[in-house]
Amino acid sequence: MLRLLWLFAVLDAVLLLDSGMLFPRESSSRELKELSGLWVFRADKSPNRNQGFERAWYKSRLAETGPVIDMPVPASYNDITQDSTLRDFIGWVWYEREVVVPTRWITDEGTRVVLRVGSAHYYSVVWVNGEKVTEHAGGHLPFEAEIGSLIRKDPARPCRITIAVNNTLTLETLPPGSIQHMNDPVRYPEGYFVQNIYFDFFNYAGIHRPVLLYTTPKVYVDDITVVTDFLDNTGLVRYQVSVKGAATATLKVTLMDKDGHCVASSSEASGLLKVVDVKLWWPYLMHKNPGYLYSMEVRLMAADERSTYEDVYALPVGIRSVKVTNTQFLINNKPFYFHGVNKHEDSDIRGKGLDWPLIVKDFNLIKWLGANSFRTSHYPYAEEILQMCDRHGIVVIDECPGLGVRCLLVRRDKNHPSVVMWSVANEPAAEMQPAALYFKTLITHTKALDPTRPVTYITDSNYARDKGAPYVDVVCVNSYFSWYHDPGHLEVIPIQLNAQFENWYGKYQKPIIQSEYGADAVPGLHSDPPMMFTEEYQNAVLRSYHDIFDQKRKQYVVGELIWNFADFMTAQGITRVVGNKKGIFTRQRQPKAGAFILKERYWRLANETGRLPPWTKYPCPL
Ligand code: BDP
Repeated sequence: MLRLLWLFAVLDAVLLLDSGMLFPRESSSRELKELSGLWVFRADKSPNRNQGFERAWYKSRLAETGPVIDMPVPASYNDITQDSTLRDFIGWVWYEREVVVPTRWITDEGTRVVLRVGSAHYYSVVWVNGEKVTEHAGGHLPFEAEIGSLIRKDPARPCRITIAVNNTLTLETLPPGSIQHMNDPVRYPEGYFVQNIYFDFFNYAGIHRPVLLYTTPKVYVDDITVVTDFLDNTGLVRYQVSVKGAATATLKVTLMDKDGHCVASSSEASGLLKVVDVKLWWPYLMHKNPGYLYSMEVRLMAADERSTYEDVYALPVGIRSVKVTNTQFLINNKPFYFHGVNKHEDSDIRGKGLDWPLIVKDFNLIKWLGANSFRTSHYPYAEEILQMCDRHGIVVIDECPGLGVRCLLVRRDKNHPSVVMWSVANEPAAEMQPAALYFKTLITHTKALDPTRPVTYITDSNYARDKGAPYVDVVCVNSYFSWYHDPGHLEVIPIQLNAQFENWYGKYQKPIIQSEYGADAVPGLHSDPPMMFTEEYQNAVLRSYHDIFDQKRKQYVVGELIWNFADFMTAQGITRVVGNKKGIFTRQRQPKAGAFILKERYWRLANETGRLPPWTKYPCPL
């Protein structure tokens, strides 16, 4: 009974999250039109970067106001051409695409037509046929606008979508940066300025995730929230459906198993579905059938004086629970050990653009490695990636770059079973009392938004100085012993890592995840005895860390995430050799020597910690 009351209480909290952000899916009542492909493009290289607005480039075809080039969407624009001024461009760039919209979308007044941008970095303004429909700040989350009435104004003409995107980062943006004007005429040309950034990845920009048009009926399912748990072998799915466009509607909610059999149903907008003989959602390598997903079909019927409306939306649902004790991270009440990676959305040519071949390759590599988890360092990743995690049972620590983005992130990702913890920031300066209070508020608010998941932030500061740590559920620590500290001195790792764990645990008695560790290795660079930047040095760092992890994971260390899965691009600088080389895979996804060390270890850990019956132990793949 208590469990049920808790489930109801937490659902109410999750619902405080305003209106919905359902991922667009096709159904018998919803159509999609993907606008991926070639768009028309121009960077505004005028001295004040404002010519596009001054001359209203959105009012006519972009090609009529100046030269244009082809630009693929989704992709960062930076590495697409041979022009270094576009790679390093700061300011507004303009994208345009004309679309022919199906006649019935226009003639049927009972249809909503929505334009959705999966993400565009950083600030976007969107026009349709020269009229502004929305603007959005933030590079990693979707935004949308209803455009039906606009395209109905002049049905004969194609729908012209113009999107201006500005990548300038300031102290108010997430991630932050600052523009520095270089006013010394002896050293810099007139009007010269640079973008300073305070993070270690390239500030890729452009339209990074798919743009699409989709339809819903005028009365539609706006949001669905599910919170799951189980008691013995009964699954509990507390749900809430919110409807927009009508005061009343009839609903039919059906939960179906993988074979399409109905396992529970209801006709209420909110309620509790009980699933007998539940098939729980389990992480990869923790169970022989990981990533089991039910499908919750919500069917809505409504009518007004003009017409009747039917809307159908099917949400994948994984039934699982997450809990944290002093020493353990529990999924479905069983201890879970994170053996995983940190990633970036990053690759050759595409930059941060969503790319299916890359996504599938990365999942294949994650599975080959025997990894069961990753952290979305340092921003929310594409929803398509989280859906893959749900299906493959890859556990996610979902990270947002700070305050404003947090609500939106929780709203977007709340229903993913793969997401087991929120990380509200990476390495914040939390040593001062005001900062500590800020983090207390941040964490408390995140818990109020979603009491079903633990919350953390990632720390690298000295345990004695970090004042925000009392409020996290799990301590996540980054450390780079024998790299940034005591460079070249591999022998210090055991003593320093041991002290790190003992100090944090001694002070807070909370489970600890080593959320980053690693060393740069330029692929193909060798030396024995090991020297920094060689593959042998990266191997040695990994091995030393692993020895201590093996001691502490029997006590309170609940995970280890290598920095990084793959090499990635950064700003140019004297410590970066064409990017950060701490990947265990190259940027082209080929293994360095360290990948094989990790692979052997992760498969061993999977067999030791994955709770598989002995007869299903996994051999480490070749
Ligand atoms: C960590 C940061 C990460 C950097 C890494 C490094 O969280 O973004 O890329 O250091 O320096 O502290 O390689």
